[in-house]
Amino acid sequence: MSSTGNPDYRDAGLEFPAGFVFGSATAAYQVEGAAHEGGRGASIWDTFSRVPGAVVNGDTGDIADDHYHRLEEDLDLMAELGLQSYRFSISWPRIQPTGRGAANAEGIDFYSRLIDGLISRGITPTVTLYHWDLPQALEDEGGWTNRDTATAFAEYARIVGHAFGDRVAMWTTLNEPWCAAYLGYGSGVHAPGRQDPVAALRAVHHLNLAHGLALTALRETVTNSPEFSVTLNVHALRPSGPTGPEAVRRLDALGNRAFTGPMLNGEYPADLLEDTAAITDWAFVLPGDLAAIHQPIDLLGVNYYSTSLVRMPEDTDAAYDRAGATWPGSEHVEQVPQAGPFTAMGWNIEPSGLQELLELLAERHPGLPMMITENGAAFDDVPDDDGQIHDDARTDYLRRHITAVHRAMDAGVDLRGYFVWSLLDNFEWALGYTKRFGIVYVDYNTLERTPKDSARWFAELCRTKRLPD
Ligand code: IFM
Repeated sequence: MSSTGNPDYRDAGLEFPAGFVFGSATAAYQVEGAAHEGGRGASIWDTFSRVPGAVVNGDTGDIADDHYHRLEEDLDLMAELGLQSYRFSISWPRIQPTGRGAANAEGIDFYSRLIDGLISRGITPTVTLYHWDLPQALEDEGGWTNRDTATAFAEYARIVGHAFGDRVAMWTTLNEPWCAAYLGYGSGVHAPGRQDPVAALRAVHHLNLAHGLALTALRETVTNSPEFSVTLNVHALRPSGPTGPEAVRRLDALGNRAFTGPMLNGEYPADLLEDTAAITDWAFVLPGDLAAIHQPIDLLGVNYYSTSLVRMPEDTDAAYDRAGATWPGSEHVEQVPQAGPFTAMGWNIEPSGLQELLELLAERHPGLPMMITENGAAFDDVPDDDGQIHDDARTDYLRRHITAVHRAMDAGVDLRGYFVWSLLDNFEWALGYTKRFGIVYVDYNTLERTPKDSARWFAELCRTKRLPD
């Protein structure tokens, strides 16, 4: 398979198969609000967002989009847009306030109403168990550096499997464990804000273990016939110059194969273990762990936003300060500036990277269907004089990336769906409310929702399964 064809990626009229799912995604902490209601316990993001300087403007998810109280309105909005599926995450501390023990009935009731509300509107529920809001009580015991967190996660999976396992169409164990491990425990730019390279690698392993144990718990509890998946932000890495391939290999090992290796092949890649040997011997991988992690999945969820261009530095013997490292053991790999255009995140807009990535994954994991579980763009949207949001740049971004998806399918990639990130403008983690990813604009003073032009464009795509003109 190869990435050939019109590099412009601005097609129109492309037809998608009838069974291809178009939907939109959110995550609990980013949209729900009601942080201190309904019996919800504190999560690491409640704590981290209160650390001075951790989040832009001191923003928190206390109110967010107030989705918790505006559930019916938001469900109606999804129906108006014609979404075929809604991908949301369950807040673990809303189900188990301290991460252990009996289920909180109010939390179960909230998600039950959400799931029923989707089904009654003809929208299938795609549920993520973990999108970064670890119960603070578990972090106090070491969080993802502690293997007990993985077993606690399996118990949580069992509770939600019992509660919702008659109605959920697709379960996703983790969202982007790379971020949870490396940004949470390595660079510290995400909750819980730790800066310890070994902690980051321990977190990688315990997240992988949590994935496997949760899949087993779900399979033992659900009563319908759902699909099981995990969502990874697989890094689309490109080499720069002669040292580029080595830099790609290193970041691919840490960022991609550290997860796909144990999850899909039942082993950690040998080169990952070698690259990190100076900082850990991976003794936290216990006998039986790899078999527990290596559970069958029906679909791989792929989140894609942009590419990275990388190379090795001239002086590879230099000593590096590992505190605050996003890439433990490969801190020295250089990220080379890339050509624009860029989104408001400063991320390059490169749809060909999505096609390349999908083709690479299809080669690496033949027979495993994939879904784009997130793709989208932040822009500095401002309502026009008419009160509408004419976000042509976002529509253009979506068109190009959905064109890339179609081209990957033409090249033989088995892709089952596409979820735009995000349904609503929301809390963009350490960047607070400064970045708007939604296809629906949220006025943070009134919490009023206004579909942007891109939402109308996407609604037409959902309705016709044809890329609009
Ligand atoms: O907002 C996030 C989301 O929570 C996870 N994937 C990337 C998005 C944009 O940064």
